[in-house]
Amino acid sequence: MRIHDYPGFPNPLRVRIALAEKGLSSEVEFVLVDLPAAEHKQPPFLAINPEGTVPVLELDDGTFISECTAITDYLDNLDGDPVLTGTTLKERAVIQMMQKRGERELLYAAGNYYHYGTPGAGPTVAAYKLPNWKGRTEWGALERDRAIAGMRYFDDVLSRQTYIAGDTFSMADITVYAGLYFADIGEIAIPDECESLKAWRTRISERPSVNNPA
Ligand code: GTS
Repeated sequence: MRIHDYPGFPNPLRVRIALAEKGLSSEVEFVLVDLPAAEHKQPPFLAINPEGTVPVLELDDGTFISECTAITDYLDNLDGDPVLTGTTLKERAVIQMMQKRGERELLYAAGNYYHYGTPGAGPTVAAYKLPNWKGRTEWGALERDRAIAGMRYFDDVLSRQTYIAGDTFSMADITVYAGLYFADIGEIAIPDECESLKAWRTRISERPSVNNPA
């Protein structure tokens, strides 16, 4: 298996944490995609992922799989514990639901703020982010506010349960963790009163997979 990505960025981190959780880090070869140089927006990369985003998993038979959720689901079902995407029908559904909320209300919101409300990954990448759109800064700021609202939502969830999707660590925790990681990059602070979210983050940070992702 090969993973096309750029280390240190939030979405690649999601898959790297999943690989470490599953004990699969050594079974993967990483292919660097030069994100700051916008390699992900050039035809050779668009041929493997038309969305022009990383990470992408390449299987040995030449199949390319993009989307962190699809990649994590694939890795999760290869073998072994822990199970990141749930076992029962109900667990699977709740994890999917919560991880989607994590993506939409926090990870993507923080990412949109980073790309549209700040200089983002630099001018080469910004050239692919509607550079002439007059509303981009205002929209970026709205997305920052949405990320903060997402933090408050997850703080409330975590005041009632140990993990994002219930009693067990899952793909939903990885997504929300990556959302906070993206918020850090964009300098969006967690509101002071979000004690449960901050305590959860401290606990998650202590996991070996998060400490030492693939
Ligand atoms: N839905 C995709 C997934 O789940 O894999 C999103 C992937 C994504 O947005 N990746 C970012 C990317 O390639 C990397 S990160 O910076 O968000 O971690 N961004 C490039 C760009 O030009 O936006």
